[in-house]
Amino acid sequence: MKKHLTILTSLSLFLFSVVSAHDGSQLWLQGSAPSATSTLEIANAELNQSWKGAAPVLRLNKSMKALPDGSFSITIQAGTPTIQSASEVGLLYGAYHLIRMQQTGANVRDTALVEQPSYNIRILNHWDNLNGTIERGYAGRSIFWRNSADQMRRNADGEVNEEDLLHPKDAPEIPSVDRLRDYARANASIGINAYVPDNVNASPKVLTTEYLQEVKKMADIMRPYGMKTYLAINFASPMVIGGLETADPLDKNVQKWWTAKVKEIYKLIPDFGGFLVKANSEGQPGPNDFGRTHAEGANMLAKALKPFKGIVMWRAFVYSPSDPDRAKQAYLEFQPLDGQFLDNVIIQIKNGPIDFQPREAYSALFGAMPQTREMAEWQITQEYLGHSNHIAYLAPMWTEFLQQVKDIARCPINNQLLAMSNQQSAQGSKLKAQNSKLTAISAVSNVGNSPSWCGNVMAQSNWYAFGRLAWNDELPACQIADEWARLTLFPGRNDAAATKALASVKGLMLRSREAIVDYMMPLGLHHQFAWGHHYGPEPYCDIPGARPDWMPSYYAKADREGLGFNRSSTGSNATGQYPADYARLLDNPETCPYDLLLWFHHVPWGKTIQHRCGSKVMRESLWDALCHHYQQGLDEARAMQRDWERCQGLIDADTFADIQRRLRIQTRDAQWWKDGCLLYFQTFSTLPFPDDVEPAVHDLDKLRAIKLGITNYECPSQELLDSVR
Ligand code: GCW
Repeated sequence: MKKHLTILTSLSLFLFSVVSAHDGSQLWLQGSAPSATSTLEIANAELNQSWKGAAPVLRLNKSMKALPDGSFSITIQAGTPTIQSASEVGLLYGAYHLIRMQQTGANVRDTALVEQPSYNIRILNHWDNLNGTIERGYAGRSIFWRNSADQMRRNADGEVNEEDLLHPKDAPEIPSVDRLRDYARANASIGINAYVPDNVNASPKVLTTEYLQEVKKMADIMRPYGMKTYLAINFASPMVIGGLETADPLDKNVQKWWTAKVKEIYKLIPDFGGFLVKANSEGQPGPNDFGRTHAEGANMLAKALKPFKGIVMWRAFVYSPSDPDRAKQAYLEFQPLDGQFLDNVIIQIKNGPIDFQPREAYSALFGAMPQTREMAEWQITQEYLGHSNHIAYLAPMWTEFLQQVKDIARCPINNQLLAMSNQQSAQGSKLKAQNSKLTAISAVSNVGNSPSWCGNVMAQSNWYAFGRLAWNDELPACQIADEWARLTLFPGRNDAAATKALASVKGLMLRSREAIVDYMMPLGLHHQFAWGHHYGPEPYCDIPGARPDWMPSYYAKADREGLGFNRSSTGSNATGQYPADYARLLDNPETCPYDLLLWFHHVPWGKTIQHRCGSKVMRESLWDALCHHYQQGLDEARAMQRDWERCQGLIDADTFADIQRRLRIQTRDAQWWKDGCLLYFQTFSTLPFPDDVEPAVHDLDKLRAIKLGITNYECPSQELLDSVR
């Protein structure tokens, strides 16, 4: 008996230590970040600490130079691996790949493979302000910039004073070197090779010598891990910090100022990547302020960067009301500029034409500028997906986008794209990495200084998924979920219990995105979010005097007749911006994909539509379909809870409790969304809920009155949410 007890105790101690050692702070990695300054030494150190088996051979092989930088091969013969690459960073990627293969249970006895990246630049954009706050960040404060929060003046709504944002009082201070090294390592382990540490709503201060010295320190930490440093810049910098009277890109003194500034940067950071620019968007300065085009603005910077091989990532997120439909504006402004951008300029385009909604049509700009380099921008941080309170695995959204863009590009009868492929190559491959071509993909990071890095452990999966897809955009979302969950939640475990729990976690992850679409904005609805902070529903939002396109009613267009934005040829004709065959498909409500129906059409409440809700294909009225989708979203949120409950005891206890708590919030939020939207739209449809849809538990007037009063830098606490509904 005593013997049994001892065995039992040591077994539970063992299990306890296995389960409790992984609280997520290590991300998907084991061991610690090597502090070596040589990339090769890091690769060796990583293999030493994590690879189990015969020592791998690392070999530089210049004959692989024809492949995109970072490509590598792995050959394993009788258990002995050889990693080859033309560059040290390729060997480092190979080392991480090999370790991942072993840790996820792949064949590591006899195998041969070659890996090459889908895009040359795989970059994270951090919307971190120099005072340490993070715009749309829900994971604490910046890991790059630090300033005492106490020094920030706040207004009555808790918002940080604009002046303090632009001119933080503290001297810049580089935060923890270890944290930055861990960050660099995490990125390298999934092939991310670049970062922008400052917000696209950029402070001119970042280009002062004082701040550049700090950026140099960051760059020095990142370099051995193959991470290149870029900066988001403010177009008016020559005026704000350079003392010039203009920032006109055609002005000689302005050009001189940028040339000198770029020289100064490269002196400090010889491998500096270049600039990311948000211009003439949401109040940011830009070339339009001086009567110049985006191309003239971008090219002026590109010329200054060219001698150093630097690039300009110029954002197409603009929506000055040149057309009554916001979804058309970026295309209208940028498409005519095709062919005018220098070859070290790449246009950074959000996946959809509005703004990182749970589901959008893809932006028609992709493929519409055959003479111009284009890159996609995704959003990892969950601005529109329940912040860090909701569990949302985003790889299904991104693979959906990649698929859409590629399918259109491959369509042989598509005139516009055929013409394009004659000039260059089809757009799908144009976005892709080729050794000498400028190709890139970016995402807005969700990283902050919270212990879990991303606000909660599950949110790390989206950082991981971005890296894996940027490296290989053919990877299926389910494979990435499998890898991530094994590495992060069940490292070293392949017993039956862990395998079952793993299946539950994957189930939860893979249903999460569609669940969110269903309980927030099904059938192509979009932007029904609360004003400003974008947490929770506010289809009823009404701010006197506000820009119409900042209000949900502009997008839903609910009236007595029906619901949805008519973007067909009888409406704004946004469909006309797409390649001809696809445009025809979208233009007809009978052939428009049901999940984009209300994006492109204003549909009568009683019109019969065919749609898929969960696993069922249904034919019913728009109103009934809408009700069923909101119900489906709520049911799925509950199912996600059940998936998670099955993991109790098999996942680190704190992680389990934290996600359990968030899923409870998420389910209550799903109810809030369902009630808020359906009760509000019901005031127009005046139709009852179908029998199999649960009646509302909230009162519309009470929901209308909810004002969370949070800033754009925070996720509402459970207490706050409990206090308002
Ligand atoms: O998604 C919107 C956000 C802004 C953001 C902007 C952008 C950085 O609401 O906070 O600003 O897009 O992408 O520039």
